[in-house]
Order: sequence, then structure tokens, then C-alpha cells
Amino acid sequence: DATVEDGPIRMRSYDLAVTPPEERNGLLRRPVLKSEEMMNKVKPIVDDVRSRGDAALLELTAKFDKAKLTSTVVFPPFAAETMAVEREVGEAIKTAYANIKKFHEAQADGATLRVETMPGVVCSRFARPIARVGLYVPGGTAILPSTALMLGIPAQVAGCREIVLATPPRPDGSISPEVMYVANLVGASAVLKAGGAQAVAALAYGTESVPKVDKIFGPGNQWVTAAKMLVQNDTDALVSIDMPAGPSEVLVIADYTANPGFVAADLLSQAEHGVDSQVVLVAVDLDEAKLAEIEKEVDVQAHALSRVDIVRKSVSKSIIVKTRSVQEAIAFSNNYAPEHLILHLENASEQVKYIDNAGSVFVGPYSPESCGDYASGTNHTLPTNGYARQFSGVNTLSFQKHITSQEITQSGLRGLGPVVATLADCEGLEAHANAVRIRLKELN
Ligand code: HSO
Ligand code: ZN
Repeated sequence: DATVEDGPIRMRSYDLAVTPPEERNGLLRRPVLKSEEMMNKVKPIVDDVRSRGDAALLELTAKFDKAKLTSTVVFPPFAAETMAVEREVGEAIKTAYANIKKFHEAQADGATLRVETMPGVVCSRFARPIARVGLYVPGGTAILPSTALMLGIPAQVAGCREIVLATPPRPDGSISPEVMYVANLVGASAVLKAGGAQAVAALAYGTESVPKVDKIFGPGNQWVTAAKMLVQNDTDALVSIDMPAGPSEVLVIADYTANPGFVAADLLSQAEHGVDSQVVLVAVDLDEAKLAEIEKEVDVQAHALSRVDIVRKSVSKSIIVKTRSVQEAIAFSNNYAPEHLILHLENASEQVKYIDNAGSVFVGPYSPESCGDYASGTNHTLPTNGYARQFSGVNTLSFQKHITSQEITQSGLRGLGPVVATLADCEGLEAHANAVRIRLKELN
């Protein structure tokens, strides 16, 4: 990019107390995703892969990823040279793998829930893995083996039978060895060398070489997100998705105890993801000197980053919200419902009980988001765009579904049957009532 700009890298400030309500609502809003426009662009791609399968996939990969492939899927055992990573990186991946696995194993629902609701009426619930899952690992400006870990480990822990990992190939047709290394660790049953809407379509419908899956997971750009929404709505595809994904976000709440360098570093770690990353600093009764220190740190640290051009764009759209109290700050955060929430607060752990909406919380000065992004154990595939109000991040249960069952004894049916017959009569559904009465008659 030849149009590298210069000058300070700064956020815009708002004082919440004097911000009129409409503007205050504006602070909570993320940039509008042009979802309808994207749907129209993505539909022909999805349809093409659906009808022409591998041929379409190969053409689209040549067009969008500039990779000329002869086949799109690699099956295990993966060739050693495709997974060759530096020793230090391999060790780091293994430690991250162990932590993430430990946390996600603890989430697995292996127990059967059994409740006798009335004498002789036993209701149960048990979990089963989703058989075939597709994991989308974005390409683009960064390679993301961490995303392969975050999606692959819960799939493996849940016991999914088929794990298809899709990621765009590099122009030479290869996949980064780090991603292949993780694919192998998590027991991927296939690696699909494709990205964007075409990869999502291949996972949803299957092609001659790509196995069809039952659920598609993972973050992605607007094309990927639109394609996921599209296939989810097609009953022919019979596929579900993890969550509606948008650009990554962080909201940092900082009070007088906050270390300005730490706060700035946390803001920038999110800002470097992409030009559309959302970064919000909520200041709790900070004096101008402290705020100026944080802003200076943002500027200085940003200029030292290799991704300074990305950061410049995302920071310029980011905001500082000044509040008078922790309560006011947390209320704002709960309304914003950030993907990541970092608490640079005195007694930060005491405040967690007031957090109602957030994808993942980072408590205290020594819990940077980076740790959750890579290796502490929590998942980094989290709800964005305010969806933390009603969605959880990806977790082991995302790869399982629950089946309920009931077993009723003869005496149980004597007790429950009349209740059911009455309700069936009330709904005018005679056959339902008969299914009970025919048995009650036999029992008498
Ligand atoms: N912060 C990103 C995840 C990530 N960070 C991957 C580094 N690599 C979205 O939660
Ligand atoms: Zn990150």
C-alpha cells in the first residue's frame, strides 16, 4: 500500500454524562453490515458450488485465492513436510492445546439427567456429538492456527465423528504448516483448501470430494458470514451455524489504578485484527492527565507496530467513553455487550458479578485478552456485534446436541394418562386422547 499516512493515532472521546441520548445510542452501535448486499453477491457463488461441485470450487479458488489447485481436499495421514513447524512454535501450540482441552473437557456433558416428574414417569436428557462438523479458519492478513485450536479442540472433545477444517490456500496452493499441525493434533478428518463463500457452500452441500457437514463453525469476513447465514436458511442443506459473526471487538474499563501502557496494549491488540475492529475504552472518573497518558501510549505503541496501517484505521473509528463511576461504566458495557471485556479496575474480580453481557471477561491487570486469544483455555470464538446478549461463545456444548427421553410405568400412566387425555380433548385431538385411553382400558 503506497498511501501510508502519518500523524497521531487517536481515539474520539465522549463524556457520557453530557452526551445526548440519541448520540449515546450511537456509541453502542457497530458499523452497519450490508447484509442484503452481501447476500446478493454470495448467492451465485453458493449456487455455483452447489450445482457444479468441485469444478466450481477449483475455479473460485483460482479466482479469489489465486491458487491453481487440481484437488481441494487433503485427507490424513497428512504429509510430515506439510506440518513442519519451528520447535518453539510446536511446543507453544502443545501447551495451548493442553490448556484449551482441559477447560473444554470440563464443559462436556457426559452425564444423563434423570428426573422422576411424577411417580412412574421418568424424564431423561443425554448429550450426543454432532456427527459431522465444518470448521472455518480464516486466511487473509494473518494465519490463524489459534482459531483451528479453538474450533478443533471442542469438536474433538465432544467426539464429533468427522471434522472438516476449511481454510483458504496460499497462492502456491499450500496451507500454512501451523494450521496443518493443529489440524493433525485435533484429529481433522479432512482439510479443505478453500475459503470464503465457496468453502462454506462446499461444507454445507458437500461436493464430489468435500464431505458434507451438519454444522459450520468459525469466524470469517463478510462473505463467509453471509454464506453461513444463507446455507443455514436452506432446508435442503440441513445445516446449522455457530453464531452470526461480525468484526472483532474489545471494551476496556479502566479506573485510576490502570497501567496506561497495559490499557493501550490491550486496545491495540484488538485494533490490529482488521480495519473494522471495534475498540472501546470506558474511563472511570479518570483525570485528564491519566487519559492523556493512555492516549500517548496508544499513539506511541501503535507507531511501533508492523500493522500500523490497519491500527490507524481501526483506532480512528474507536471511542473513549468517559464515565463518573464503575456502575455507570459497567452499565454502558452491559448495553454494548462486547465480545471481549477487560477490567483494569481496583478489585476487578469484585465487579464480575455485575457483568450481564459479554463474550469473555479478562479480570485484572495481568489478564490480557491475548492469553484468551491463544492459550489460557477459554475459547476465542465469541459473539460480536452485541450478540453477547443472547449468544454464548463456542464451547464444547456447541458440538453436542441433547436428546430427551421418557419411560413411563403402568402405574405412572394410570396417574398421568387422565391428565393427557383431558388436555387432548381440550385441543380437540381425539387420536392423541385415544393413544392414552386404549392403554388405560387395557390396564383396567
Ligand atoms: N481476538 C480474536 C482471536 C484471535 N486473536 C486470534 C489472535 N488470534 C477474536 O476473538
Ligand atoms: Zn485477538
